Amino acid sequence: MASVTVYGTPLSPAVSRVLACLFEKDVDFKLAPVDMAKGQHKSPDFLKLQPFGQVPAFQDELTTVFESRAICKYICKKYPEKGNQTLMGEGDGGLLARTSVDQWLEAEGQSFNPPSSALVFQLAFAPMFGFKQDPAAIEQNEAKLANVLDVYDQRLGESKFLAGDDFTLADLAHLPNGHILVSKNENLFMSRKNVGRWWEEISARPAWKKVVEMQNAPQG
Ligand SMILES: N[C@@H](CCC(=O)N[C@@H](CS)C(=O)NCC(=O)O)C(=O)O
Repeated sequence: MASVTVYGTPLSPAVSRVLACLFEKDVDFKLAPVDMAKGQHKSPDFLKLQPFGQVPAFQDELTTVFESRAICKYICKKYPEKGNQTLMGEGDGGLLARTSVDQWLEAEGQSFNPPSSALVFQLAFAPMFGFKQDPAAIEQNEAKLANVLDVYDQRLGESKFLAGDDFTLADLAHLPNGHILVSKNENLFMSRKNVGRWWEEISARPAWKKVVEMQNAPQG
């Protein structure tokens, strides 16, 4: 029986980041739905797992972890022998390879995530949940994201993936927001030669395809 439980819905970008990592690592898990419409993520029991009242929450036997990127690192460190073993740059690269993964994972969290999350809200979730879109916020965040993607395009002209020759957590972390953004405005990614090549490759990974299947299945 799986000792790992992920709390949340695969439709949440942060939850799908963790699911992608679990599939890459071939670690069995159970998904425990959290009814956010009913405010279950703010209930006292849930707050014991995730004190900010957000999904995902994550449990592995007696260990609980929150923050999707920290959960991904935990999974890689806890299950080093399973599935993809180079997600944290372990491979043969040593300190420099691991630092490169950390550096680009930080770039995702600090530079890519703020404008891309704002755009995901504006372009996908606002219409889905009946909120009015804000054209000024869309324009501003598209411009901010364009600057980030210009840097990525240069980097990806020098190396196959963000941190080097291997697909790592640094690439994986981009999949959730990237998937939604490409479905709404393909041009942002695909108009950039190296970003487009990178996106085609990382979004075709079997682990990510399994997450997309979960997203497309009827949600219970
Ligand atoms: N930095 C957190 C972000 C988590 C997050 O923003 N979760 C959203 C769903 S994608 C959520 O629970 N929103 C509800 C809320 O903030 O009340 C992570 O990466 O785990």
